[in-house]
Amino acid sequence: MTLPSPCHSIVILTGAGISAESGLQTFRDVGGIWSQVRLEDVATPQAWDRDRARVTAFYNARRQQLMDPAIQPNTAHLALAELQRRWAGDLLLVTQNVDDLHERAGSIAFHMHGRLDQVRCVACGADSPWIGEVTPQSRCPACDATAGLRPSVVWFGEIPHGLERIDRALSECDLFIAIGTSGTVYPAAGFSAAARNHGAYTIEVNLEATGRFDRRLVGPATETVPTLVAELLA
Ligand code: BJW
Repeated sequence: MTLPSPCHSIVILTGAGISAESGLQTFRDVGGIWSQVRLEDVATPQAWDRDRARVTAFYNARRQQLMDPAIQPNTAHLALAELQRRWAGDLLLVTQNVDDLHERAGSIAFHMHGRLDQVRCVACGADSPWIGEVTPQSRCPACDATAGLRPSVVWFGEIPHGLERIDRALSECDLFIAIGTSGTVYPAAGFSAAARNHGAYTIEVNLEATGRFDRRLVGPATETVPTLVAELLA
């Protein structure tokens, strides 16, 4: 394995592919979420304004799926948690995923596209943890209003969380690793180029090549990520 030397600071970006082998669908693979539902109908602020019931039902179903005992972190999530525990330098784990599988594996992950297990009150704007269904009668845990609880996720046209912090980490990292993301959604799709422009070495871990990287590990994340982590910790 070619790695930068010295390698002190790492940024890891994960996408839906890391959770695929845990049983969660990706968005753009064959049979993925966007082949079953139009993103314009469920993942934009306009969709929410048009038809709250439909958007709420879509996210209720995904939240319920996440609670299914069969959905568990896989060896890729677990390997990253071990890396985060044992890496002596800086490591920022950024995920585009709204699932909580990194946390369940023991990682601290930064959710740039929000979280399925949180809702945001349209009255007071507070984000609150949420388990189970959202209904029109659901009360905001923070202000008690029944004005509406939207999923606390980042839809198309909305600004992802923490971009300043991520940009800073990208400008300082020696190594950038993208795992299980198609590289189609910006700004995350631009992170590898940003890191490379600052001199970082870039690695892609995916079933297929998606863009320009210095090195590729092609294969299922449950096999490739533990191998990569073992080499980083060796
Ligand atoms: C495996 C595997 C296995 C499978 N092992 N690998 C024109 C040009 C440029 C940009 C734009 C444009 N028009 C509009 C935009 C902006 C827009 C955008 O990027 N659109 C593109 C589609 C063109 N972006 C936005 O609107 C973003 N906001 C924004 O830009 O704000 C403006 C702004 C930014 C910065 C500064 C100032 C202003 C917001 C994007 C929000 C995305 N939201 C979603 C939904 C979240 C909630 C939910 O989950 O429902 O986020 S969309 C969806 O896509 C989700 C994901 O996080 C995101 C990325 O998907 P991901 O993770 O890459 O999944 P897939 O399915 O695409 O890929 C899976 C990959 O895994 C594949 O490569 C497989 O091969 C691989 N894989 N199994 C390893 N076992």
